[in-house]
Amino acid sequence: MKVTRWRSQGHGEGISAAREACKIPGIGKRMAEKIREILESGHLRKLDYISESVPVLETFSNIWGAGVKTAQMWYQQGFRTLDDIQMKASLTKQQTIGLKHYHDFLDRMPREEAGEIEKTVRDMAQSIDPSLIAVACGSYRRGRATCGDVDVLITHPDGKSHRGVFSKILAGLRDTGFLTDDLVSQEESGNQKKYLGVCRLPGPGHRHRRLDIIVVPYSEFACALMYFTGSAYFNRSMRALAKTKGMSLSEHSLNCHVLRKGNAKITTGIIISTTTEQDIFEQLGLPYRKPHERDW
Ligand code: DCP
Ligand code: MG
Ligand code: MN
Repeated sequence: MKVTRWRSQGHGEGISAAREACKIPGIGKRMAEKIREILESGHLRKLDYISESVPVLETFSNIWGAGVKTAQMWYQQGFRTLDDIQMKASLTKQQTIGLKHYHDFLDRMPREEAGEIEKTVRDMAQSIDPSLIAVACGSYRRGRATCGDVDVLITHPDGKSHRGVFSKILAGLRDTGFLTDDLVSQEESGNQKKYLGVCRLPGPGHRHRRLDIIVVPYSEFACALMYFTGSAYFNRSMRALAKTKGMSLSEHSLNCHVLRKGNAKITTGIIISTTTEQDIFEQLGLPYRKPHERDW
C-alpha cells in the first residue's frame, strides 16, 4: 500500500495545527492522536502494520473457502505464508481442497478448455437422457477468452425429467474420474439443485478446474440462464431495475405486482411466465442484450 508521507513545515506549526484539528467537530481523541503523530513525525506507524498485512491477507483469502475474517484470524495467529497455513492452521474440508489446488484455482483457463469441460458434462447428461439440455453459462457464455471456472446449467424441456438426474450425472462424472473433489455436493434453492466442485480433463498437462453445475426445472430455465450467465454486476443492475418497476427478478422467476415497504417485500407478487431471456428483457421494457454485451 502506497502511503503519501507529508511533514509539517516546522515543529511549532505542527503542534498548533494538531490542537486546531482537535477542535473540529467529529474529531475524537483517537483521530486527534493520529493527526498529531502525522504532523509531528510525518508518519503514521499503524499504516506500516496495515501495508504489511494486506498482501498476506490477500494470499490467504484467495484460498477457496477462506474469507477476509478467516484470513485476519490466521494473520493474528502469526501465520504469514501458505506454508504456515499448510502446517499450522486448522482448515475446513473446503479450505483443504482450496489450498491443495491453490495455484490451479487462481489460473483462469482458456475458453477452449471450458468448452471441453462443458462437453464432458453434456455428454454424461445426455448418456442418461438424450433430451437433457446442458449449457455452459458464466464468463464462457459471455464470450470471455478465459474463464475462472465452468458454470453448467442443466434442464429438461418436458418440465419434469430434470428430477433425479442431478445425482446420476454427478455419480457418472465421479466414476470416470473427471470429478476430483467436492466443495459443496448439494445445495438446494427451491426446485434448483447446485453442485460446486473440482474436475480435470483426462490426458497429460491438464490442471484442476473449478466446476459449478445447476439443475433447474424448465419453467425456471430463462431466469436461471440469465442469472447464471451474469455478470454478477449485470444481475445486480437488472434486479435493481425490476425493483423500480414494482417487479422482482431472481434465478427462479420474474414477478410483477410485488409490494415493498422500504426494502422489505410484503408480497411476492405474481410470476410472469418467461420462456426465453428475450421475454425477460421485454417484460422489463429493455432492448435485448446478447450475453457478450452483459460483461460488465
Ligand atoms: N452470480 C451472481 N452473483 C454472485 C455470484 C455469481 O449473480 N455473487 C452469477 C453471475 C455470474 C454467475 O453467477 O456470472 C457465475 O458465477 P461465477 O462466479 O462463476 O462468475 P463468472 O462465470 O461470471 O466469472 P469467472 O470467469 O470468474 O467464473
Ligand atoms: Mg464462472
Ligand atoms: Mn461459478
